[in-house]
Amino acid sequence: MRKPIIAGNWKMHKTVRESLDFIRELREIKFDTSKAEVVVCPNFTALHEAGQALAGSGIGLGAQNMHWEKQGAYTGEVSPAMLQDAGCRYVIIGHSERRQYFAETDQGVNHKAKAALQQGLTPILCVGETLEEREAGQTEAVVGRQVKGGLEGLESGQVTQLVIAYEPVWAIGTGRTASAQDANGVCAFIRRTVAGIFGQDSAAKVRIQYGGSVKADNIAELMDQPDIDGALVGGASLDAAAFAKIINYR
Ligand code: G2H
Repeated sequence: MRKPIIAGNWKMHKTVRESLDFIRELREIKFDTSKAEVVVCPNFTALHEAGQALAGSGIGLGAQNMHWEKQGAYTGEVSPAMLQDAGCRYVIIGHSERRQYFAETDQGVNHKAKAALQQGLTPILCVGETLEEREAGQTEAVVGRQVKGGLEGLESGQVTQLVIAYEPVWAIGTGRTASAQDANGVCAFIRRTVAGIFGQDSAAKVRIQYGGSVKADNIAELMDQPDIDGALVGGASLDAAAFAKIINYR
């Protein structure tokens, strides 16, 4: 059985104070972390204090990006060990906004996946096609390339430690969600791709989230799909009450 994982990606939102207010509010709401792993991903400046505020809550802390090198002359970058030191157990890598605006490549994402796993962090590896690619019938070609590229050189024991997030770019922050069936179809394709490289056992264990305009009124239908094991939530994760409704979708 794969334990569902629901993660909030706050993107470039919230000061330290706002992050702490959110966590205080979320902690006052009842939800069952035995049913789903819950993670919040604040920005870098809020990570350390957010980690302290989450202590004992059962809610995990994740970062939104990192560099793969351990240390060095990489101005503006943050290492896997620094994230762990700040209290992180998760890190989002290869988000489409990073691929689109910061020229991240599958090769870079692959370096990050390996470095995160080596540091004991759970990578949430994002993949997804653009609207143009979807309309050109390229969804499987693009997503397959991103999955293979991102996972290249990992061992089957490692691949089960990471989470893959399928986020069709055309559904991100647009209010357009992929239909639950379409989203499941691509998640099933991702699982078959993982099976082709690492074998059925690993593919059956790896968790695959859906992301892209997830909110309280579409989460249940998405979570009911057999190949969707959770959600990566952006806009709707910025408000503690709204995020709690998504966690408590049933
Ligand atoms: C997709 C998602 C979070 P939103 O980027 O990763 O954001 O839910 O706002 O579409």
